Amino acid sequence: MNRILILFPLLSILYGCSQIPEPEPIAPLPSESQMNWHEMEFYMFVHFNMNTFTNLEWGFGDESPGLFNPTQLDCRQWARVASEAGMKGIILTAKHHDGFCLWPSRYTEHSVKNSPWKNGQGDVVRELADACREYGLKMGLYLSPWDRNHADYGSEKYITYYRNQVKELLTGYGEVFEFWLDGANGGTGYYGGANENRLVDRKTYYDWPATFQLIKDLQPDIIIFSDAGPDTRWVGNEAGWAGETNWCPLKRDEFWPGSPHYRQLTSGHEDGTHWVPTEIDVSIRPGWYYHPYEDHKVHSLPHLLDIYYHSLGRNGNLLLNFPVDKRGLIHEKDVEQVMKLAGTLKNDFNQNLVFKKKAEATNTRQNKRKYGAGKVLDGRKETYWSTDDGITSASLTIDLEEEVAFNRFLIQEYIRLGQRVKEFTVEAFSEGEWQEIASETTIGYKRILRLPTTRASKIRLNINQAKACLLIYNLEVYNAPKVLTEPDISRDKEGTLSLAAADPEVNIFYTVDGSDPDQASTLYDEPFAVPGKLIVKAVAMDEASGLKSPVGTKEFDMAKSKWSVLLPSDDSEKSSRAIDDNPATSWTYPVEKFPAGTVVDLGEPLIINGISYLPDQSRWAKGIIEQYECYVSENGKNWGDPVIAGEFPNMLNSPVWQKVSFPEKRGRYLKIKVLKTVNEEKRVGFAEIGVLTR
Ligand code: FUL
Repeated sequence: MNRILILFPLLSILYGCSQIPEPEPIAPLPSESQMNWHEMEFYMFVHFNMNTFTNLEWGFGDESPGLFNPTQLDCRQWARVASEAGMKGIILTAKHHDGFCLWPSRYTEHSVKNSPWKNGQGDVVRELADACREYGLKMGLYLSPWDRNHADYGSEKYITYYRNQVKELLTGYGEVFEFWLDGANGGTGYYGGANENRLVDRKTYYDWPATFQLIKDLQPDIIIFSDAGPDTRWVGNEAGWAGETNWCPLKRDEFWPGSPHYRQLTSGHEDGTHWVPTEIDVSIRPGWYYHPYEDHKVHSLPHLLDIYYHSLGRNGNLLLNFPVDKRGLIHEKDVEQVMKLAGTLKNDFNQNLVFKKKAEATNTRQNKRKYGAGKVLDGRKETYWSTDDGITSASLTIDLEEEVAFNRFLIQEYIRLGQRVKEFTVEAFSEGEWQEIASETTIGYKRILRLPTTRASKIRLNINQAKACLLIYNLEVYNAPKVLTEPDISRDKEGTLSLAAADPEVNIFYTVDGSDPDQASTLYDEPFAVPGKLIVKAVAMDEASGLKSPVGTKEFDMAKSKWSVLLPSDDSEKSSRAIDDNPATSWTYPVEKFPAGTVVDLGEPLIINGISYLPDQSRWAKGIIEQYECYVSENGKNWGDPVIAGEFPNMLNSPVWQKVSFPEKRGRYLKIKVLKTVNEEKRVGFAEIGVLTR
């Protein structure tokens, strides 16, 4: 055959290919540094400096450097924990609002150089930089713009000071991956002894564009965090969640650090002008700084999993804070919890059930070899499925070959060319039928859905709306094991008992006779009444795997259905919170209002042999009782001598349940007279008051 005849079709195919347009980017787009930052996904925040030693969250600025003296500071321990938990970096509060510097800054005396730690020769930033290098982590730094120590704060001179510190930090310690600027700015402070209130115009005072430029000049690849970016933005809350709809694009020029419309940051803007993705900062305990009184409040595994899936699973990076303690170490309880989180995540994402399976799409851009549906399952970052230009809705079906169970769906857009998807659904094919199992909005860098466990032989992704043609680069499906933590056991004032498991798909078995529960015990179905004294033990079980949780145990005395608070008598609605058997609610009142004490009517005579007390459990707990007297009376008039008087131990640091016993006494009325509260506070507070009976 004529050579030309053979070559013609070949050449025309090749020519045709080169004519197929590549997908057009749709602005705004991430920079290369932002792409690297996206891939960091999960890293550690460390709040540690003067507040650690003063037990505060915000120091005034007049603290003596002499107070800073960690006994066992070990940044390598922080780095080890970060690395073992799968985090990629550590951001440290080099300077918080009180102005104390963790490095020996040339520009102030208010730093480690005047502390007893290492005789003033220490440098925490240096130690962290070394530890990060050793563990292959990146280091970031927090330099609070607000400085309650500095005499010049509020004037032009302070801006020079601030920028000098930027220079010190960004030239002296190697690569810094992120510079962290919080939004709190201006207010009362020490200010070099002025002790006054200083307000600044948060928008203009720092000349942010020039300050950001300085930062970038010193480290061009750095990511700057603030409410408004420019590179990554705050998510608008400190509770650990991003919006289900979450756009990386943001109308950035409408924001600045501390700007008032911060709620919009939770979801970004579909028509945003700049690429400013969310970073979700949240602490593993209620406080950012270490307080011994929060040792019992380190977040539970289910709470940490919620944080993970609601941040990283919603197109944001997770910055999980660890309040390093006075020793200079991450507390054992925090280490234990983050390791539980890491272990669970490892199992959740253990085996990708759709890796390299067959996929078909209702639309694929010409040049199927490059843009075919299978590209979402090939595990490669640089390949993606794309639809034709103008095609903004399409479906992609994955053939699993056989029925499999799954409950996690992970999807990623090829964001180098912009974030596009506005609406998508997921369907599962089982027993000849398609069933919708999720209906969602945005995807972005990464979206992870936790779904009810579903069996299917095919999975279909339907993208229903997007800003431009679709570019999906990764899709993974997993069957995460059940979360098996101790069931929550609670009983209300009326005596109705409820059990709850962290995972809705497990069974709970329980006993009320003190024996250990197992599969042969009673299966929990719904709340039921048990108003008497009892001990409840419960276990969560996954019947498929046979695995079970540790046993949860809770002891209850008589239900408080007949109880009322008689004194102080003016606000029964509020005072009833002290006897509602709900530890999360509390009641406080000023001591002077009723110095004689709190009187509770138990509704009927009981043989009492002790009391229980839970202090206010809110973050800023009020009126924690330290010294008390307790009386029991038949008629509420003749009280006689106290049945017990004493001190609840270590209440400042450990405000947990207290139980004290005394010789049995019959009575219907209980009086608690408060002799002293923690820090001599002029309020008395209760989350719960209870009695122990025979
Ligand atoms: C806030 C600060 O005021 C808190 O103390 C903490 O540092 C948090 C991460 O940022 O703006």
